[in-house]
Amino acid sequence: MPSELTVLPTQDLKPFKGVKKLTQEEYFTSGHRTCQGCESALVMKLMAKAAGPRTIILGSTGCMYVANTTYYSTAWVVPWMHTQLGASGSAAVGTAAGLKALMRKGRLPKEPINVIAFCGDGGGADMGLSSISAALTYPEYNFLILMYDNESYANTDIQLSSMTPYGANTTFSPPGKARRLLHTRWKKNVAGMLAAGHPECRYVATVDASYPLEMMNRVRKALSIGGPTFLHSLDPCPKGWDYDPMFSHELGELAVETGVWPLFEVEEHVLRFYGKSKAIAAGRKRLPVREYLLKQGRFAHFTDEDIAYFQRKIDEMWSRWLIPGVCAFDLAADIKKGLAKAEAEVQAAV
Ligand SMILES: Cc1ncc(C[n+]2csc(CCOP(=O)(O)OP(=O)(O)O)c2C)c(N)n1
Ligand code: SF4
Ligand SMILES: [Mg+2]
Repeated sequence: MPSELTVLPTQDLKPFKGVKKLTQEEYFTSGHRTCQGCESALVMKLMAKAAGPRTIILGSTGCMYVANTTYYSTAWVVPWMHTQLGASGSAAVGTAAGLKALMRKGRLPKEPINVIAFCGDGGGADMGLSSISAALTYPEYNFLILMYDNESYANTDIQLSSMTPYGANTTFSPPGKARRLLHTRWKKNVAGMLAAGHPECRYVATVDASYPLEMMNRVRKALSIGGPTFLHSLDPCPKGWDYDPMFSHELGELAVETGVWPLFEVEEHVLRFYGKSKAIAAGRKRLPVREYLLKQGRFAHFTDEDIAYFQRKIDEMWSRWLIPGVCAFDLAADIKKGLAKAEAEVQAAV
């Protein structure tokens, strides 16, 4: 990094060693109006708890704005600011830059303050992708962008986003007689895309609040490592996914155990799977996707053929991608041959 681009120190947030070692304090508490069983609200609670009191949180429009700050009530205990739907990236850079300038001018005491900007999948993967991408090119500012992905524009009544899974029933894709599946596009791989394309970004990970300790420790790592960082969380949404709220936790687990949602982190450009995805990458059997899909009303219209197609796509992701669940490329046959030849030569020389 050029010497004129000074970087402020970050907080050194060591991983929580177990649930018994968690702090008691909460920074996202009562007073919100999310649906019963809303996993995104849990993500907010865990994210704030992991970050601690010296934190500023910025949130783009969506359920986690509207339901958390209604009619002069709020669940946030730490300073919080709303930002426009596609602006989480710009808000993160602006806030981190503002803090840095105020500290340089002596108008704020010098101390590491966490900056977290969150967005939904509509705000992050669709509308705000360019602002997040731009934000991840600023190594001189410390902040985390967390995209909570409930797989729809939930706040405006479950319209489909580019993160809605193949075939799902949303208010924009109701199954009908003429066309049973109105939504036939495959979901984007945002964490993989951002990790691959932003060399200045030192930490990108996928998370799942059904594994709360692992999730909180990824938040702590992202905030401690410095520079711009990104987390993508998959959040079961009882209203949009159409299931009994008591199954949120189970669905979060099934997403991982079926291999639909791989848990990985890219730290300093080194990729690791973690949790159950680590075992899957090492050969553990995945549960059939049927067990995940048929627990949700949004897939109730699926035929066996639809489920088989979904399963095939997940199988391909684990068996044919260059890095399962992360990098959708395969290598051309001549490159594979060349690499195998080079490897054989190295082995022969050893
Ligand atoms: C520029 C803009 N377009 C449309 C809206 C209306 N709107 C408010 S919340 C929302 C849904 C956002 O979806 P997402 O980011 O996935 O968050 P979720 O509601 O699912 O939590 C929309 C479309 C808006 N606020 N601003
Ligand atoms: S619609 Fe979904 S994301 Fe929004 S508050 Fe309800 S459960 Fe949470
Ligand atoms: Mg959403």
